[in-house]
Amino acid sequence: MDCLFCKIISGEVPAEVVREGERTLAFRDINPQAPVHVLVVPKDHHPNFAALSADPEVLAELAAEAGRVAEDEGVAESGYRVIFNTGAGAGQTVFHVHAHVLGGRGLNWPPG
Ligand code: IU
Repeated sequence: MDCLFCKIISGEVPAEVVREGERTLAFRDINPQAPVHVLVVPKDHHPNFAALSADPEVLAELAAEAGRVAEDEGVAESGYRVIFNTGAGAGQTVFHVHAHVLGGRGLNWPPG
């Protein structure tokens, strides 16, 4: 399977890794949309957020790691957003599920 995030997980494609869990990896987005923009991905390939329901343990680790990223990056207190773009119509371009952790600036609601 030709999956960019699987290649980052295997080390074939470089990325700035900020955290590694047992079953997840967190790395900086190459095109940051906020001062803090980190992607948290499961090491196993799941195409989107809904598909993660098949693996509740990895879903729980993903949530915990997103929270730890926010703590590490200093945005847990000021507030941050966790986003799963799901489907091309919602802006998903990489079909390996990933949580965007965004913070460090004001975040509008509703999102665009
Ligand atoms: P999306 O929700 O599927 O659109 O998010 C994919 C993200 O992957 C997007 O924010 C890209 O900037 C990011 N990304 C990356 O971090 N490294 C890469 O080599 C590529 C995309 I290509």
